[in-house]
Amino acid sequence: MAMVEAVEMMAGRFRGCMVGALMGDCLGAPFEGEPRATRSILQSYFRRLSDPDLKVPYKQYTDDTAMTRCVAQSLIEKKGFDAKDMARRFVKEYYAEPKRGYGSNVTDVFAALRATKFRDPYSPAAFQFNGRGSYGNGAAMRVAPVALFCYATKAGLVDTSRDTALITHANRLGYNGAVLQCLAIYEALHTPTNKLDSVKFIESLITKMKEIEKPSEDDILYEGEDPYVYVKRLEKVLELMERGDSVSREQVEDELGVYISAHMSVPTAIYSFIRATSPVADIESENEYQRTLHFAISLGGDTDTIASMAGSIAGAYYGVTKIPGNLQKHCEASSDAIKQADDLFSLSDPKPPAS
Ligand code: F2R
Ligand code: MG
Ligand code: MG
Repeated sequence: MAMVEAVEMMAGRFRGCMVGALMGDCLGAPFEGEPRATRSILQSYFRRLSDPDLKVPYKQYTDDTAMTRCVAQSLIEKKGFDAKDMARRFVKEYYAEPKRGYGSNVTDVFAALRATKFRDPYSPAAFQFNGRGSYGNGAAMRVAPVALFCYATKAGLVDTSRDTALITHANRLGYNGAVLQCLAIYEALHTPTNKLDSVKFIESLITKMKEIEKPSEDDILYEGEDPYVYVKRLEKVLELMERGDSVSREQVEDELGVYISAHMSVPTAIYSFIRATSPVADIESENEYQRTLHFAISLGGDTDTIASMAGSIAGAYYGVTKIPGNLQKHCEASSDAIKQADDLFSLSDPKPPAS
């Protein structure tokens, strides 16, 4: 492939990742916490939104995107990770628009950050849940720009994703969930289209998570706490993959989870991406990106967040050209997602080497 073509394709993957995340959030949000939507409700939801003549108000984004936008803008303007700047953006954004459906405890972190004037941007999160920290999926749901930033600048992905997470999520499960989601996007960006080997994709994540979850000297585990939670969940993903399209939504919920906690949603998002690479019996769409969102939402539970995380991985793999424009146009602020993707991409040096 010619250099220029390769650069354009990668720019399209950056856009795919940011737009993909936004759309999962906007399209998944109406179902968050509701009883699992039936097959016919979701089929008609996607059919109706795909109608090129449909004119309806935008599907609004929620906290997932509000925080993703802050992460992206901070990395872009600071050209690197700056904890205080990122914390300030989270807090400013929350107090400007508090009704975006934030997690019920993370708002205490915002209040403490504001009250302490960002003196130590990690301290309020460390005090959450009696010092255990939050294991909610709020750090994982906003991590997509970190994967793009690290791809572009070659910054350390594990440290950067962990540090962005620690501003709000000090529990190992909370920040390691963000690291895993970031690694999955990064791996998707690196995988040539149509060359995905799903088993190798998951095995590679398992290898990396074994290293990441290995307890360090400073990790004092609680009695009975299993340090390798994500490794085990990824092994479960492999098991479910072996069982192919026969795995029901109830089994996914039982074995991986569809909840607000990071360890019960990040592996589910990764599984949704993999599962939708092949046709799913009761989903009519032939478009793999759309199928990813449809499948993720059909699982129920934390639909905006699981669809957003699955959508960002799928968008990074398929690129923006595979994302249906008729669905995209119903999502709030999709032009901002494209602009941030382009700004992150421009931090890389896409020029062909001098000959
Ligand atoms: N908050 C929601 N959805 C519920 C209501 C939305 C509704 N549709 C609306 O319109 O208002 N969704 C968003 O929250 C999730 C991300 O949450 P985050 O940022 O992780 O927040 P938090 O508060 O830190 O954690 C969430 C809950 O997890 C439980 N939890 C976390 N750590 C815990 C610990 N150590 N011990 C016990 N419980 C812990 C708590 O219940 C937290 O409140 C996304 O789904 C986003 O979309
Ligand atoms: Mg949300
Ligand atoms: Mg959610």
